[in-house]
Amino acid sequence: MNKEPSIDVANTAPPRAPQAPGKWSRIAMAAVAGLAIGAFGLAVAELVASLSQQLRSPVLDVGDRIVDRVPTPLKNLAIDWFGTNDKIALLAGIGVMLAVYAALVGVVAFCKNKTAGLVGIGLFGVVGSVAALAARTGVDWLSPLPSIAGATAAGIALAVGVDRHPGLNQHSTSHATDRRGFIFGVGALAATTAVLGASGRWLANRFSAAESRAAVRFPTPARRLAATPAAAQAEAAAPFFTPNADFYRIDTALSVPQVPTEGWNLRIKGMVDRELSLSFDDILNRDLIEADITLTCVSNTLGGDLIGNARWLGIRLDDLLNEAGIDPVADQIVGRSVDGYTCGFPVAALDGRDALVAVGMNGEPLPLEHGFPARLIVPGIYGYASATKWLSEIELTTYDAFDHYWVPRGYAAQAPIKLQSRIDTPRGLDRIPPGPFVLGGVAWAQTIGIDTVELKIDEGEWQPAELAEEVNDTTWRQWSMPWDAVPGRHSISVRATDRNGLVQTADRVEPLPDGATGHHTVVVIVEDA
Ligand SMILES: Nc1nc2c(c(=O)[nH]1)N[C@H]1C(S)=C(S)[C@@H](COP(=O)(O)O)O[C@H]1N2
Ligand SMILES: [Mo]
Repeated sequence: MNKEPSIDVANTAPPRAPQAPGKWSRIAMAAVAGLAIGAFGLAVAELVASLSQQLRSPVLDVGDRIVDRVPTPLKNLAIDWFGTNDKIALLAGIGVMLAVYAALVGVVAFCKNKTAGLVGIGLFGVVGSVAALAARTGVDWLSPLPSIAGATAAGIALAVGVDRHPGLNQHSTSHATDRRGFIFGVGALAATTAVLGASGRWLANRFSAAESRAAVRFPTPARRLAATPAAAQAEAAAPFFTPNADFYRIDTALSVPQVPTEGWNLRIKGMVDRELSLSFDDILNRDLIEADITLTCVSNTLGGDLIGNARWLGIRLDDLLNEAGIDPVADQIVGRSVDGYTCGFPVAALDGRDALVAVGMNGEPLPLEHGFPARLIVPGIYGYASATKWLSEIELTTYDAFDHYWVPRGYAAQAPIKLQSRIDTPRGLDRIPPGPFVLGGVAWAQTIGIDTVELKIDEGEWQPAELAEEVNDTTWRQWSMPWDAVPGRHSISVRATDRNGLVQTADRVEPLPDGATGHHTVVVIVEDA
């Protein structure tokens, strides 16, 4: 009789069924599957969105609706916290929320109830579709297509996944699951997602305006400016011209509008004698002028950097509108962007100042983020009310008839830039050695000009700073002051007086609704010798 060969029980594990994963490991697998399916759905949506320039990514659509509806104080908080990175912060926030949502849908679908998971995905599709249909411009019945396609693809992937891995369900009897198959499935889905995502990127690239921008050649301007005198630059102040790459960017556009010159035109309409329509070449064929103008954002806080100075190239807005013939009843000029954004400023601002339809910035075509192919630049009026980027229309209207973008959001309809000044050196809480030191900064009173800049150190008297040469009354004026720094902690404040004799107020007000006031003050630590 053959006996089973004896085996050493201590050394050999008993034969086992494929091991059932524990509860937390099943939930983790379901969450990972949810993430992979969510990413897959998004990639499909992005790919469909890249098929036509009329379609947009659901993520951007949802982001845009948040941007348009977020209460103004919250928006200001975001600018305070993240500065010009507010868009990246918003998109990152949406990304995190989407990831959490997708993981949750995965857990619900795989561990509890497939139908509930599918409903979760459907909800996602509905939110995306509604966001697309609520867009500022370019809405048609195809707008929800990317969301619908993405949700459908994700729904199918979810249904297939759940059917293949019933063992992840909490009610399943066996809990056996094919881990190899699961890992393979998630991997294959992730690889497909990467390919779809890359294809979407590649397809969307053909809408880029970068090539069109690179092809722009400006004719010689009718009015050229001489090189700026070196004496306009004060020691220890910001560069007189802000390089384009460092120029602040503020707008509501989560993705930079891509507007090639080919096919673009600018309409002048509304309360005018005759409507005009200009192509990009029509603009270049008019008299181009150069103008040095300092642009300022209403959201700039004391000492902030939402201000920049550039040499702009463009055509005179007053000439253009006079050609169209302004109805004497019109009191507001509205600049509308291809993305639906609007600015509005008084007809009365056409008082001879160099208000421009600008096409060039510091010797280049407008950078894409700064409004290529054309934008408005109006000296003396905050950017939100004047400086429409990616300009498509100029409409003559009245303040009674139309509120521009930021007005229902709490900002003033009319917004002349307020007299302000800033200390650039030292920065707040800098530590500097004792001895001779040069304080420097900028002051601005666009269209009026700066008369004096004064500094107050600790409890001392206001003392005049040295002013750099004035270039014109539409740019900032730079200043500097030698200082003998003695050890200790010192507070330095700056104030300017404009050419009308107005002294910059010490009263601190917030940017909302029409620009900050108050003195910029820095505290500096002068080290012991
Ligand atoms: N189309 C469009 N134009 C816009 C805006 C915008 O959100 N969309 N923001 C305005 C605001 S608030 C400012 S301060 C200036 C900033 O111009 P910049 O980004 O070139 O510095 O653009 C203005 N033009
Ligand atoms: Mo702004």
